[in-house]
Amino acid sequence: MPEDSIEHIDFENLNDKAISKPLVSHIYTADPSAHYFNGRIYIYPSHDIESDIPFDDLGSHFAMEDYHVLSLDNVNSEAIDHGVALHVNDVAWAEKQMWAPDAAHKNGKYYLYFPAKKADGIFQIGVAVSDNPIGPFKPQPEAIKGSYSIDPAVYEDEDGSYYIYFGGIWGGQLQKYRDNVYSSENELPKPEENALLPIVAKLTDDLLEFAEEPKEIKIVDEHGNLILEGDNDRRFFEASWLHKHNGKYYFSYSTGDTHFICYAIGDNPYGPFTYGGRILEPVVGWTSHHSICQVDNKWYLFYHDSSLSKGITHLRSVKMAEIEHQEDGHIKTLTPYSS
Ligand code: FUB
Repeated sequence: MPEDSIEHIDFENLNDKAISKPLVSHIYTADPSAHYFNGRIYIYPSHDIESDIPFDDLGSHFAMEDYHVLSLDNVNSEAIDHGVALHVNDVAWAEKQMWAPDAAHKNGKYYLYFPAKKADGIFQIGVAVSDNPIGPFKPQPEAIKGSYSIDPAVYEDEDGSYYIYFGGIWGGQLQKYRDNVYSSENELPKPEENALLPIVAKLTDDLLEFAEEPKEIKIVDEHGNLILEGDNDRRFFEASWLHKHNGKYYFSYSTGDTHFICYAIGDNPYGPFTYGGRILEPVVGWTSHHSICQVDNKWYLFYHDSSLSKGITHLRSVKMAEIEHQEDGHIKTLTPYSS
């Protein structure tokens, strides 16, 4: 929700009107990536902390240092915080800003994927491994070769292949890359040009590296045309997620500065994906970031807002709400607060 609307919000009663209360309130958590592993719901969020770093458009005030894993018995139960699962001090290649993570499970091992900034100020994505879904996770000594930008999301397809989606503009640095190559000269396209696109790569069998050159995934409109950079209500900004429903692949993402969670539908993990609509209208706070997870035949959106911190952009709380795929395949749009 835009910053200038914040002064009109009644924070004291906001969570009474919200479709979900914060799942935990003893720490700030954001960017929830939820998975149903072995009959239990696990949430891999960012762990937001107070920071004296001033607000800027690069998100420097998002100064997170570690990850905690949350879990729930079922959709109605209390979320448990399992404590620190990975700290930046234990990651040899990373210096700061442990942003939105995700996790995957294969053959009894759990993999935590996370972006962080290196000492040179460039984001890469790392992976850390554990025998337990709650960690502690042991990081690989180096970031994933060829990785860049932020917001990894790993999707396990029904044939046992795993794909990693990533990318985010502005502070997420995606605008500095073309064809997987960084140049400080690169900037965002002009409004009338095609928007920057999220990136996908298949993972190797051990889930530790890219098995192929990362590729862009196309997000197109109803006429099959790529969404333009100036189409701020629909173009990709950050927060990739993939889920599959009724044989269709749903790629969902945040539009960043217009604060929507949107989705686009495709026939395979590489797309193209055709824009389908909004899943979530703006929440309180600048960022919006989500995941979608099936639990016992129902689908849930995990998301965050800044209700608990009374609107502080970088102090967010994870929430969840049921979503509905309609007969025609579209997802019903959620409004996060009643008026
Ligand atoms: O939490 C830091 C950043 O804010 C995430 O990486 C973005 O998706 C946004 O939620």
